[in-house]
Amino acid sequence: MTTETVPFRLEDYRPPAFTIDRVHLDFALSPSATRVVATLSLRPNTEEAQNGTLELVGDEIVLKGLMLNGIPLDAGRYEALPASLVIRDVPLAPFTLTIETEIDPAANTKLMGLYRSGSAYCTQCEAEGFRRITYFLDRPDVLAVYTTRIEARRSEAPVLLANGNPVESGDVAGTDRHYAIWHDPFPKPSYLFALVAGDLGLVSDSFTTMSGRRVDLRIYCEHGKEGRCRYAMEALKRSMRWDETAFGREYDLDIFVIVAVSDFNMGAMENKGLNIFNDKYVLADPDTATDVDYANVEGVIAHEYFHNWTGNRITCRDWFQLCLKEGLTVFRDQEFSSDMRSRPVKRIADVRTLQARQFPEDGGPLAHPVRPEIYHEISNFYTPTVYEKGAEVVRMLETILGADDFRKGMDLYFERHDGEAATVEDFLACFADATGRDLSQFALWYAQAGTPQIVARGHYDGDAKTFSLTLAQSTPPTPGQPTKQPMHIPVRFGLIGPNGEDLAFSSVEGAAVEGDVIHLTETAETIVFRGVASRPIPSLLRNFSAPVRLAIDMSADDLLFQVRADADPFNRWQAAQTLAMRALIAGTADVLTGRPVAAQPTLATGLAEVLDNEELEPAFRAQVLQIPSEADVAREIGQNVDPDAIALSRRQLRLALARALGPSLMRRYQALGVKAAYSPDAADAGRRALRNALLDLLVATGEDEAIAATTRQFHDADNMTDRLAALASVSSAALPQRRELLDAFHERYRNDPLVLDKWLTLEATVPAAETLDRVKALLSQPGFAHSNPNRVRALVGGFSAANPTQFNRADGAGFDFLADFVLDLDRRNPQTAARLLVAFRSWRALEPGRRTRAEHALRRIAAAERLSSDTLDIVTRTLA
Ligand code: 0A1
Ligand code: ZN
Repeated sequence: MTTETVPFRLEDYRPPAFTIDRVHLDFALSPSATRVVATLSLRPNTEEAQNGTLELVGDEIVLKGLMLNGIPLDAGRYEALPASLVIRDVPLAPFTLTIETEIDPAANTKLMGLYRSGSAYCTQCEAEGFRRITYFLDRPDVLAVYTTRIEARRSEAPVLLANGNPVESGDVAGTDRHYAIWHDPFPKPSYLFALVAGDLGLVSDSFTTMSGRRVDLRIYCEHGKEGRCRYAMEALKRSMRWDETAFGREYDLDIFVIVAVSDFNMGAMENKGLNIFNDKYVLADPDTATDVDYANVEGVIAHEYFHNWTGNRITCRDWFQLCLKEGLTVFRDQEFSSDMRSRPVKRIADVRTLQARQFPEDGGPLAHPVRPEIYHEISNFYTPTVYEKGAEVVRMLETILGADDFRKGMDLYFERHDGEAATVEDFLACFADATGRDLSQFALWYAQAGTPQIVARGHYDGDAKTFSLTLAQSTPPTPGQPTKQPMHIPVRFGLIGPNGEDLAFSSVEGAAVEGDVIHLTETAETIVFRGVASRPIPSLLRNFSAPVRLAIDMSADDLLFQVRADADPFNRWQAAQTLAMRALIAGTADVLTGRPVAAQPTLATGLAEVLDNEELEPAFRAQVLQIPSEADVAREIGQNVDPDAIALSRRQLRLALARALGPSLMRRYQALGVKAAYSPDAADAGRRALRNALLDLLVATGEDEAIAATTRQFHDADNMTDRLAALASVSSAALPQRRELLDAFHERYRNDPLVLDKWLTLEATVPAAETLDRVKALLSQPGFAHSNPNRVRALVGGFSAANPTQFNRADGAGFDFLADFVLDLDRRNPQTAARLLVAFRSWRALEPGRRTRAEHALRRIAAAERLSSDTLDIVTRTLA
């Protein structure tokens, strides 16, 4: 814990003075006093080593013994503090250092380093957790070969796992203890180290790689949950095959192990050969997991597996390069899921996430470039910008180069940098070298924060048969970056003609256009398309070809035409969203001025047509039916936000749409009824999504028939998707029936923590004045545990990030609650505390009354003593 930190800067990067070639770790596990003996084979690496001083980092470490080349070191030669070990006069030739430390896994509430989850031992070392196990050169550009010996009481921990391949195991003679030795031949940074020990259930399988090697696959979980691991195992095998076919990447060890634990700060971790997962991203069965959970399991299993090449075989030189592994790996998992499911629907879902999570970050006080240049606390940079915008940047690269050249660049990257710690420059150089393209302007995407805006204007000249399109780009100022340069923005486009097909053009002037991509590189450009037979509707940014905001003046009729006819499914969805967003913004203004909210016949017509269009897949229709959220509207309004007015306007619009769609809603809902047993596949999931979107709209009417249908679905469902959807509709409409259903759900799943998380979130997101008191009461209920990040995120994160009217209560009580909770949690789990605090990131956009109260709560946090560096960093930047 600290109150003052010196920032790390990219420009200060220096190679390590020493490097470590081999590490031998010996763990004697015991809950409160685990002994670790680390034997490091070191060697001087740069001129700086010449001064003979070796500095290793630690974090809350107690040193028990120290030897150099096997000889105990005199106390005068070194200084050991909890956070550092400095040794003077080390040899200027290779030497070994043997460090004995003692750590207390049971007291490790930060869940970084070696800690306990239930009765198991597990580790989390990214980004800087290894230093909580032993003193080390804990930085990603020090790559070593690890051998790990683990010893524990056999009854306490029959399963002993570490990275790499198993080498040896057996009993420790004359004791109740046993041991296992693992060896990982692939050099890796310390953040990829992992160890797991405990009494765990096992699901086994195998995979034969493209070159015919058999790999042993294992998933470990809590006893009794093995049946819930089957889907994850299938997803793993599909991921392994996909990486071979899509990227030519084969798995490289004899064994691949996944462990599901219930106490985990993040989603999952790609430790070499031993991925450790938050159990919510492994466990799935029809009664406890929704279709969205299944899709998340598939995506996260794939993501961690794909890291084996993008992250592990090629790692990051320093933490500024985090997007090198994360943005690229998110891109890869998105592509995988697109191939497994519906590509357009996956794209819409990913863009929804980007717009809901990354756009507000990029537009607020926590904005930072995809590759930051300064940080105080690296844990706070596992952000939507690094991950999701990072993936968009890779996707733009593919759009600019085309699939074949993109693959050439990737092949070169794997070939050139395998076994290395690389940078963003190294990555881009591979694409430039493989294709001869100049990517220097494109590189700005990594350096400039903020969401660029494109303002587009089109003009058709019927006599000359020309269509002129003017595109102007600008990127708003962000912290530390007052002015921006124009970027290389790929704008995928089509000119929609009167029959719905894209119009041809004979020539084009004014900007680089390749196929259906405009390369916008200047601040403003006018593109003239010649030989255009009739007035087109420009369809811009197809498939969301760049992470930008697009402003284009289009009539409601043209948007409706786009909903009906655009050849690009993404833009069909986008046009419907735009119509709905316009209605919501106008409705909010009406609410604030006391005018009646205007009817929206064009939007209703568009939705009705999409609903009836059997050629469109159900999952797509469900996406169109889901109008923008309250948070989406708040972001679009951008200033003086009154969340109550937005909520009211949205409720009224949904009611108006439900009325306009009329009795056909119920008919369509019934027609989509259950026909066969539950399967999580994409087609069935799509049908359920559509049916539940219809139900949600029906519930908005508050009519008895709708509520009866929902209650019936809640009780009769044979799967969690349908049961939870029914409950969520009743609960989020704050209908009086919700208490009975929420209680029934709790009763049914009272012993299943992951399912109770869903219930906690529903309780926390009820848009009603009594919710805050309910949340406070639930904090002390038996189902809640302050020590478990999933519980905390479900209840407190649900309230602060997903209940806009109640978190932003006009009296400030929601803000005060979050401030109190974060201050308390910060003393035990700073990472999770700091993440909760991000809910304040858009506080300056609120109307003045709420803004003042939010600021007061933030200042109270900032003034608290002994804040963690995590929370101090977020609160300082949020207030800056
Ligand atoms: N590399 C992981 C994310 C991750 C980062 C930090 C962690 O520390 C608590 C854990 C996981 C991924 O991208 O999946
Ligand atoms: Zn990742």
